[in-house]
Amino acid sequence: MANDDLEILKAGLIGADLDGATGAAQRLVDSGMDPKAILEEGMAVAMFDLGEMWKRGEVFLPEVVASAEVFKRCNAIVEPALLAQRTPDEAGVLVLLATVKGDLHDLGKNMVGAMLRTSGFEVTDLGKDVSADTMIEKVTELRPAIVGLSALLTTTVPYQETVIKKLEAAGLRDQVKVMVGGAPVTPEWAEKIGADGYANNAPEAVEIARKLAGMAQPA
Ligand code: B1M
Repeated sequence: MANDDLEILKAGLIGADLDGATGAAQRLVDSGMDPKAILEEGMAVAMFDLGEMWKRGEVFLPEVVASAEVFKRCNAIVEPALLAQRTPDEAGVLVLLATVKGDLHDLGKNMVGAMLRTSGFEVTDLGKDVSADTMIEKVTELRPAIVGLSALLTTTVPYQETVIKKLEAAGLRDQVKVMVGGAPVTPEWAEKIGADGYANNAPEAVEIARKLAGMAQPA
């Protein structure tokens, strides 16, 4: 049954069927399925498939915009279940999260933020299209342990390096760890720009953030 609903959720996201997708999301949450799995195995996969269909010219921008809206509505159903699993905030480690300048993709970054919160991190999310200057200002003000930079476009990925260079120029680089991610980002790129960590998906982002913060991995 849960498998059927996962398929209905994916199809609903791809087809921007609000009632179909939100109904399936709600049933999956009510069934007790791990919200992380609903997000990663259902919702993220559907958006990846949609992207492939877009590339092949089988769907167009307005349809993708509509699917992104449905994604947000489903997320509003799944995220409270995720946050209900929140572990105590033992360390109070602050992560400053943003999608870099020029980039409006925030669904994945929001998932990363939610999973970090669930895992005991404090998260300040600066949103999307965030400039390096804003990052510097906020790092100076909030003194986060980790800066997380998301980028989804090949044209905006280089801006992750811009932020790192600006952190260096501002004398802040050795005070924060930088984690990068987003579909076109690779471990090689992360290494090349001197990032401290790279994650391929939201659960991995939690794992890497825990390592960067010197926190123990959960058993
Ligand atoms: Co855009 N888009 N888009 N888009 N979009 C992509 C990225 C694209 C790959 C589609 C395609 O062609 N197949 C393509 C980029 C091609 C390229 O650069 N090589 C593309 C394009 C071209 C564009 C526009 C330029 C289209 C246009 O206007 N002509 C435009 C750009 C706007 C801009 O940013 N300036 C555009 C616009 C949009 C929408 C607004 C319609 C919408 C975004 C809505 C929103 O985010 N609020 C959208 C969408 C939805 C997509 C696809 C279909 C799905 C992205 C998504 O949300 N995935 C995408 C196709 C794809 O990625 N294959 C596509 C679901 C999400 C859960 O996954 O974001 O990958 P993701 O996040 C994952 C991991 O990457 C990782 O964890 C997350 C959870 O597992 N992760 C991190 C993400 N950030 C992390 C940070 C970390 C660690 C891990 O540490 C800090």
